[in-house]
Amino acid sequence: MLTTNKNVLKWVQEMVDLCKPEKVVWIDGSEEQLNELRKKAVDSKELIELNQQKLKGCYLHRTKQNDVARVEDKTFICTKNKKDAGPTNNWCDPEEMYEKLRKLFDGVMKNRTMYIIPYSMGPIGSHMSKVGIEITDSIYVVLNMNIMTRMGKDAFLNLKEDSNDFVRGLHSKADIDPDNRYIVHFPEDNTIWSINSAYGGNVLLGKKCFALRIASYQGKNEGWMAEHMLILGIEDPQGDVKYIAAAFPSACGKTNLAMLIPPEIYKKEGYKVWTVGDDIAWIKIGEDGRFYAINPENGFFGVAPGTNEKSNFNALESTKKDTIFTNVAHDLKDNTVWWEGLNENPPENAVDWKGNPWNGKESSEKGAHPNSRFTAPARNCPSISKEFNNKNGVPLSAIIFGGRRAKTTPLVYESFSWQHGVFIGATMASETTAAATGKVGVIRRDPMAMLPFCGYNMGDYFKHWIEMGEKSKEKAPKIFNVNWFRTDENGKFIWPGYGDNMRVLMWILKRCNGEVDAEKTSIGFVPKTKDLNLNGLNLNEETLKEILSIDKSLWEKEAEEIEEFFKKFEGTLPEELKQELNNLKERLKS
Ligand code: GTP
Ligand code: SPV
Ligand code: MN
Repeated sequence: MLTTNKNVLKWVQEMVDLCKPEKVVWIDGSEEQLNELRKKAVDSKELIELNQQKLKGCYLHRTKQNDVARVEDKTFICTKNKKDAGPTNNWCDPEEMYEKLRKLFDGVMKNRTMYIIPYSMGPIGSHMSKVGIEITDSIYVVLNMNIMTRMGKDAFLNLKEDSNDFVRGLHSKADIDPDNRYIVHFPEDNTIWSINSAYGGNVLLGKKCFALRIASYQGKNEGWMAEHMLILGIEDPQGDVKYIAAAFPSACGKTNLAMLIPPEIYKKEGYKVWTVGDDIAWIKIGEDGRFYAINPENGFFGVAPGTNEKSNFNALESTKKDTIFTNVAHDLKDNTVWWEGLNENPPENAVDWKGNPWNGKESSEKGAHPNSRFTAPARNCPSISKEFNNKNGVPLSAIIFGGRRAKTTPLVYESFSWQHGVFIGATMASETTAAATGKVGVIRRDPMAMLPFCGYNMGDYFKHWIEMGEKSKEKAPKIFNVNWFRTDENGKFIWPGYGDNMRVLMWILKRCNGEVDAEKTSIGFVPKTKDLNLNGLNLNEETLKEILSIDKSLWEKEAEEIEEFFKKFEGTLPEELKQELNNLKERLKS
């Protein structure tokens, strides 16, 4: 036992009585204890120890084939009133759900060890941090939580004596039975129950379940925000750093943007990019009215495929030690890992993510699952910001929304106001990806990239956004929208993306500083082509014009679809957003 907090001890005892484990182990976070667990996981084949010369402290894990991504249809928000979960969440009455799940959890840890993981989301000692406890029967979860959070006895330093302000997470892999898989949130009880999965966002309960679903609900009640956003800093040659947060849906480029390497033209002038976070931001308004953001996580759970020295050098570097790889290919030649897009040289003597022998030179099957991931400590990242552990967070100059849109949305545009920016976020759409089970490549509305992660009624969430802007007394960040994914007639991405996205960020910062004017269009301010620096790029002004263009007929259709989408939120949709839709329609007419 690592605490004397009565609320913690009482709850743990209840969970022990329910799950009936053979043994209970409190995770103190010591290397000694972690090493014992690593050894145990290797012995039981839960983990494969990789080449310790090339990949020190690294392991490979394969999940079951039916358990490779978040399961949105099995994810529930259970509030007393259905209305409080809203039209975008699966809902069930809490009592009913507890009863159903209690049956599944009853005795589920017989002959198993129960691990009790205290962790802090956010730096220890920060007024922006929160404590969670995850109970699990999976060593894989313990070892991942060790990378993704500040885990162990120090987490309790953030929990005031006998405070009840901690999130109660209960997880069991049970039989990894997809038919009885549930990821359930009880926001009114600070509680998360997850069963029959052993994959990422379903089971690392500090991440999407707490830091977004529960935290968004807490944030609404306590006056702050929990968002699906990366945070990065751009340092100019004088050493001044400006911070930007960006919300893109899953597998739409947050990790890549957060770690971008500036193109030569900026590098040689002395610009630098610093990574604060790659997935989640908790945002509070400071005394000066500005938005301050922390990254509540301590590591990266990043998409492996497509990550290579050129596309994301910093991410790749981050994975070279103390990293857990999930569902990538295993290169038997030198006991290392491989995934599609790492290089052009797939291994011949390998095992694919399913555990079958695999010859990458001959097989038409993929070696790594499209949603295969690395769990890497933030401290490994060469571009990690020196403000990473700043207890007060970093001040935001701009907020960016974005997604995958082959057509319609231009490379970048700026909102007319905070309220209009909230409208842009609330109506953004993106093609679905492999990060969740279901069809890939289907366009869906994903407000603020939070559709799968908002822990309460999304209409109320929009209202909260509008109010946060009002509270900041005109100091709120400017809001922009980007789209790296416009395609040509052959379906090829037109914009080079990755590091070159810095060119767009530089325009955004110039707009924040009032240094350039812009083209006023019906959807927002669009750059004048001369203000986007194309130096060193194989892209002419004509093509740039093309990806900055706005097709009125597509936008008229867009406005109609938005109107249809808004109908979902009858009763909670803020008037301000209806007004913004009308404004858009009016502007499109003129
Ligand atoms: P989650 O961890 O699921 O939240 O994903 P993410 O938003 O962090 O996405 P990530 O940065 O891992 O990128 C996902 C995929 O998009 C990868 O295959 C990247 O190679 C690709 N990608 C990222 N940035 C760009 C870009 O600027 N252009 C293009 N064309 N692809 C990109
Ligand atoms: C996402 O899907 O947005 C992720 C991965 O960041 S997971 O942790 O599985 O949610
Ligand atoms: Mn994510």
